[in-house]
This record gives sequence, C-alpha cells and structure tokens, in this order.
Amino acid sequence: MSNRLSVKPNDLSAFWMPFTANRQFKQAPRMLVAAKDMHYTTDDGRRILDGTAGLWCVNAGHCRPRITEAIQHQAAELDYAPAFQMGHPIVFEFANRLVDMAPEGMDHVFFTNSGSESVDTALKIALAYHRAKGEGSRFRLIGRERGYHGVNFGGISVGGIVSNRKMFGTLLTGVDHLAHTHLPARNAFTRGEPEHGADLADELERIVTLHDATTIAAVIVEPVAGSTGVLIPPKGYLKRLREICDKHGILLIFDEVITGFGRLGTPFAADYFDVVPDIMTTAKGVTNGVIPMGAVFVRKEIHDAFMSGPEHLIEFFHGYTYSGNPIASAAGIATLETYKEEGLLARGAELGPYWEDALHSLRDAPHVIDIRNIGLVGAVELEAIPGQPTKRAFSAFLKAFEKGVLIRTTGDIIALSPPLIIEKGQIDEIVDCLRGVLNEIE
Ligand code: PXG
Repeated sequence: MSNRLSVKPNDLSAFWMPFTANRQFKQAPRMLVAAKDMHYTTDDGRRILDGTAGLWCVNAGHCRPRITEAIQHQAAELDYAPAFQMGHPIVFEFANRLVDMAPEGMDHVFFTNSGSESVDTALKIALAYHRAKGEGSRFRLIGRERGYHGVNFGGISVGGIVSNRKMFGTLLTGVDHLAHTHLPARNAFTRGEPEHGADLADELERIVTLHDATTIAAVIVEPVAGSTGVLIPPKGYLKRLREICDKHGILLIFDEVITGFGRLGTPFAADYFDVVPDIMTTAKGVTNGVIPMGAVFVRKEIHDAFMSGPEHLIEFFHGYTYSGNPIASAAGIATLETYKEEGLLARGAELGPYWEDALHSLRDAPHVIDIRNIGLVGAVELEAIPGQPTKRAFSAFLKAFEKGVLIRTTGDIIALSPPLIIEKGQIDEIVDCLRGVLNEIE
C-alpha cells in the first residue's frame, strides 16, 4: 500500500531500514515529517531539537533557503549531465571553491556520493598512485581499531568496528590496524585533547618493521574518531603519525567525513591539528547533508602522478554515474556560501568553551563514566548495564526523543554534534534534557 498520504505502523514492513533495530522501530515508529533550522517536527506535531545535525551532516541547520533555492533552480535548468567524458560548468566551479578553502597543497578534488565512496576512492587513489610511480609493491593499507570509514568493502577492511566487519567474510587482504587511542584510565573527563597517548602513534613504526615500508601504501585515520563514540586524538598523536608516514614514503589519509566543514571550529580537522594529510575524504557537510555527495581532496603531486601517458587515455579508471552531479554541486556551492556568510566554519571555536562547560556539568549525573569534547562535538559515556551492553544508552536515546531532543548513541556512549547555528540557550536545553534523562533511566 502506498505510504504517501498516511503512514500507519502496519505499513512499514517494505523498507528494510539501515543501521536500525527494525522490529523495535516498527512497533513504536519515530517519524520526522519536517525540519527548520535547529528543529525537526514529528508526525504527531512535536518539535525536536536536533542535537546531532541529522547524522553529523546538517552543519548549517535545516531547510536553509539559499540551499533549497539553489537545488530548485538547478533541477529546472540542468538536471543531469553525463559524468564521464563530459562536463558541466557548475561542478568545476564547486571544485575550485572547495580547493580554495582546503589546506595548502590540496589542489584537486574527486567527487563521490557518500563518505563510504569517498573512502574507497581514497584507498584506490593511494594504491594506484604508488603503482603509477613504479612502487606497485606498496599494497598494504593500515587502518585503526575502532575506526569507522563507511560500509563499503574497502572502508570496513580498514575500519575497526567489529560488528561492521565480522559478518562479511574475508574483506580486503593486506590490511593491518593501529591500536585505538581510548585510554579512559588516564584521560577520563579530559576537556579537549587528552594529554596521554601520543606514543600510540609509534605503533606505526612497529607495523612498518613487521611488514617493511616498501609494502605499505597508506595509513587512514579519522582525525577525531566519530562513530565509535568520539575519541579525540592525544596531544601530538597526529603530528607523530605524519612524521612516521613521511619518513617511510607512506601516504596519510584523513577521513574528514565528520570533521570536515566546521565541526571542530576550523574548516577541516587538518587545520585544527595543523597536520596536512596527503588525501582527505569528505561528505556530509559538503552539501549540508541535503543532497548525497562526497569529495576526496588530493595533493597536487598525487594527482600529477596520474597525468602521464597518451593524452587521449583515461588516467584513473574510477568514478560514479553521479560524480559531481549538477544538483549536488549547486547544493554544495550554496552550502559553502551559507557557511561563509554566517561565519559557521568558525562557530565551533566561538561556542567551544561554552559547549565544553555545559557538557562537563554532567560529570556528576548518574551512570556517567567519561565526558569528551572538541569543537562542537561531545560524548557522554555511560557505564553499561552488566551483561546488557548498549541498553542503557539506547534507553537514553528513546527518553531524550520523548523529551524533545535528538541525540545519537553508539554502544553506551551518547554522541552530540549539533548544527553549527546552535545558540547558547539551545546548548543548555540539550544538557538539561540529558540531565533529566540520566536521572530517570535505569
Ligand atoms: N567516514 C567517516 C569518518 C564517517 O563518519 C563515513 C565515512 C561513511 O559515510 P556515508 O556517507 O557512506 O554514511 C562516515 C559516516 C554516527 C554516524 O552516528 C556516523 C556516520 C554515518 C551515520 C551515523 O556515528 N558516519
């Protein structure tokens, strides 16, 4: 039966929902029917404060007129153009604007449709780059425990979230993992970057010694690990990784799908930590989450290594039907204009101290065993109910939704990443709601 006019609980079976407890949801659906700025509206007419920018993507807030209008206009003017061996002006314009705001030297951008595709694209660029340079023996990819790099086979191979990997066979071969950087015994309740753990980057030297540098193509990490529950890199950790990669000719890939476009109060995490990677994957905030799109930034030398051979030949055998789609590009340009006009890429830095104080005021609330924050990202880690991991945080999620605030949970960690347009009063609202939730749940 069509769901167009009304959605009733017994109409929900056809859609197999992603990363969802389908049976629980379909018994008690949580339906969003509209959104504006910092709020969603539910099908029963309640306003929900968005504490997660959708899924870490709606950085400028919801239904922003400039973005909506750009999409409407583009859809009426040029809806689709072939992406291979043809071009359209707006995607070139968008690429130029992205490169202008990217860290120094990241002069080229390859478009995809999601974070997962950006990651697999970046891994393929890394492998093909070494081969183009005559170093085809560099086939290994190094990820990190607890890393999230989307759900495609490359991404789950270098990723380190067990439940995302264990059901799916052998994955890519030739992959190794660094240790994660979560050291609660030493770093719990740290404000911002933790003091302890930079030495964990030296694990890369151990991996290099084991496999030999000439077999390693790239290391990929999230500068701040998001999905696993917000793990902030120890002071100096990323600089150390950069040094070790440089020493051994290994490419460093930052997966900035969450950290890109202002989440930390700088355009990219590379700016925040003052560490420039060789390849940077983005998605989500590149179009304010409104139209699916991803963008992979690469350094000039990497791009240029492909630009050899006869000029009529394709240099890189990779791309998607919707790479640089005109409507997504229009949404992207309007998104960048919105960020610029409203100073949103720096707002995480302005509001950061207020956000930090507000979050850490929950330190004495029931069940809380750690609080972490950076930019406009936060995590409140709860003690798991013995024998029932994830249950307590999931109850918190349901209770917060009931009370009118959208949060995300992963394991027993509450993750927060509001739109960058959030006001101080709304930060208080989120924190007050969480305090109420923590007092009420078991
Ligand atoms: N890399 C990183 C670092 C991500 O966070 C992806 C790749 C994949 O992006 P796509 O667009 O393929 O989903 C992500 C996605 C959460 C949550 O609440 C995080 C993501 C997606 C959905 C939920 O932690 N990150």
